[in-house]
Formats: sequence, C-alpha cells, structure tokens
Amino acid sequence: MLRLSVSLASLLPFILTVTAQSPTWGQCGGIGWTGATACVSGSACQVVNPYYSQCIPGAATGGASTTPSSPAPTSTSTAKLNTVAKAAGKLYFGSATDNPELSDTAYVSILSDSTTFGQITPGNSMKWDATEPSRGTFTFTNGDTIANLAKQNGQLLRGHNCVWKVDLFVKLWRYLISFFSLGIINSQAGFPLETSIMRHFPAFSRTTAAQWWATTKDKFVDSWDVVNEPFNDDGTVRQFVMSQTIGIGYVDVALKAARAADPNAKLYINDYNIEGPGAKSTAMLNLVTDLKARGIPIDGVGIQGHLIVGALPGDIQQNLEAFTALGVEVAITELDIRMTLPATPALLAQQQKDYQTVISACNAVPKCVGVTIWDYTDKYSWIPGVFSGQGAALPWDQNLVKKPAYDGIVAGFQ
Ligand code: 9MR
Repeated sequence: MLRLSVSLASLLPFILTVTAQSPTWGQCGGIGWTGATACVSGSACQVVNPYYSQCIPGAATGGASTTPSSPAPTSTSTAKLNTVAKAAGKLYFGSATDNPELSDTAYVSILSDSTTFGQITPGNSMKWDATEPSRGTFTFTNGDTIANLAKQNGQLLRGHNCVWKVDLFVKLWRYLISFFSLGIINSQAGFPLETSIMRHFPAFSRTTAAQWWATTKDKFVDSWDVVNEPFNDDGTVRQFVMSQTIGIGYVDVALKAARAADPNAKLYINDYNIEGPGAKSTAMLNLVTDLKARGIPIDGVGIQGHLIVGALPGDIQQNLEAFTALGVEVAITELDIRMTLPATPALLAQQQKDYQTVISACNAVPKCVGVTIWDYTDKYSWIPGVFSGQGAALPWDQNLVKKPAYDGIVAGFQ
C-alpha cells in the first residue's frame, strides 16, 4: 500500500505534465473545452472551428491553416457553382449552414451569393431537438433565421429533418428528466416514453413542417428530409424508439404526417453510405419499392455523400439510376470528402478528382436534381470534431479560400 502511494506520488508530476499537453491530433481548445491547450513538441494548436482546435504536426504555433508550410494549391476557376449547376439542368447547387456561424460576416457574404449557392439546408435548427426543446413547446426562431436568410437571398430551402434516431436520443433524455420532474411517469401505462413520442409525432410533424412550408408558399422551398438514416450499414433497420415500438411502419407514419402538413413539398428519405451499390442501398431500394407499391407518399431519396478522399464507392451513377428507376428523384444532400490531415497538394488533387466524380455522376442522371455540400468551408465542418485527425473535407479552406475541389465541382457539371 505504502509502495503504491509512493509510486503514485512520484508519478503525479509526470501525469500532470502529460495531461497539460495534448497529443498530436488531440483537441487543444474550442468552446467548452477544459483540457490542455498546449500541444506536444512537434505539433501546434490550430483553430479548426469555434468548437474545436487541434494539435497539428509540423504546424506553426498560432497559425490558422492546417496545410503544410509551402503555399497550398487553390482553385483557378472563375465559374460560379450554382450557375454551372443550373446550366447543366439541375435545380441548384447548395450548402448547409448553422446559426452560430451566421455572425461571421465574411462567411455569410459567400453563403448569400445565389450564383454560388442556390439552396440552403439548415444543418441543425429544424431538427426535432431544436424545434421542440421541451415537450409540447415549439421554437422556430433559429430555423426562421435560416429560412428568412434563404428567402432574402432568393435561395431554395431544404427542411432537415423530421425523424432521426440521433435527435430522439437527445429528446428521450429530456423527456425522461421532464417525466421524473413532473412526477407523471407512472400515469402512462406500458411504454410511457415511446407511447408519448408516438402520440406526439404527428403533431410535431404538422407543426414544424407547416411552420416553414407556410412561410414558403411562394415556392422557394422544395424538399424535406422526412426520415433520416433509417438503416444500419448492413441494411438492417436501425433500432430506436420508433422502429422498436411499431417497426419500419414508423416511416409510413412520418411520410403521411408530412404530406398532410403540406401537399406540395417533395418528401425524402435521407441516408449515408448509399452512394454506391451494397446492402444498405439494397435495403433503401426495397423500402422505396414497398412504399410506392402501397401508395405511401415518397418523392425522393437523399444520398448524403459523407465520403473519404481516394476511397469513393464504385458505380455511383449506376446506383443513382437504380433509385430513379423506381420513380423517385435523388439529390446529393450532404456532400463532403474528408482526408487525413495535413492537407497535402497530392491529397487536395485527389479530392478535386473525387468531387468531380460525384458531381459527374449526378450530372449524368437527369432525375438527380441537385447537390448540397455539408457547409462550404472547413472552418465550420463537423468532420474534425467527430473523426480525429481528419478534415479539410470542403471546397473552401478555413480561411474561406477556394481549394482545387472547387474546380472539380465545376468540371463535374460540364
Ligand atoms: O453537422 C451536424 C452536427 O452539427 C450535429 O451536431 C449533428 C447531430 O445533430 O448532426 C450533424 O449533421 C448530420 C446530419 O444531420 C445527418 N447526416 C449526418 C450529418 C453529420 O453528422
């Protein structure tokens, strides 16, 4: 015992030294970060976005770029992305955005250029956990901010999303707290949380969807991601409160409620890892076939497109055509193509090719109606916060400078 405490005591300075410095690729700052802000020797802390700074090997301390010391290659094209997309017969080229970054005026200025972006998707602020933060209380402020921005800019708006396992986990937790605090958990027989949510869903869908559809009667809105990510990668149904309670039939409930809220908007099911053929694409094809056969309203399949540089699935065009052959449209809804940092010229060149490949596939399929990137700049990308050591996934770098990927997009539409 004595020996243990002695050895712990002797280790303490070492442990403190270690924890005072983040490892290479480790987090070293960002809103809410309470850990080490210094990096181990050989790496430096770089701001990736307001929520995440990371120790980048070989980077200069205090700099804002994750690229190596030689100047990074940039885009040379002067074409505008929405202009080229429309010239190719598409409805739009668009970007996701989120409320916190709307205070960045340089960022908003590029986002608001409708020759570059003809469409906007709110990355978070129309989700269930954002619109109904407590039970029965709906909050549309943040979603309205983005809807109004799109309207002011003359951009289409994609509603995202009505039903998603990830948001329902957040809601379940809140519901649990509220049930306990209100002391009514025993008043609901059977499965109180599930029952409550199932009872509530149509009201949510009608209220939320109607809010933005009602503000968009002049037709700049086109689509809603009604159901998000219903499948696991092996094609089995994702298990969460809705699928566990009523099975895959929750998709019917959601689509019918959405159609009742507005008969005009295009209703989509949206998922990732369905860019190429495979078990998950097959499951989605089967679901859409079944929905169409039973007359359940479904207009489109959203192919998210969270991809990896140099590792694109084969036959993207063929896969898009398999969906459109069922009588639905498709859209690339959340495109980003990430790499392991740092972003070398070779990786940026490969990324340019990969963007061109995806855009060309959509371009070749008439019923692929448009492409949305999941925000346009690395400054606000979700990637580094989720995939450690990866990033640089978008066509603008974190200084809002256009990368070679931009030229890949332009070439893909030509
Ligand atoms: O980019 C979004 C991130 O800011 C949120 O924390 C996260 C959870 O709501 O959702 C991210 O967006 C996801 C999208 O809604 C659905 N497809 C995957 C996207 C990236 O995770």
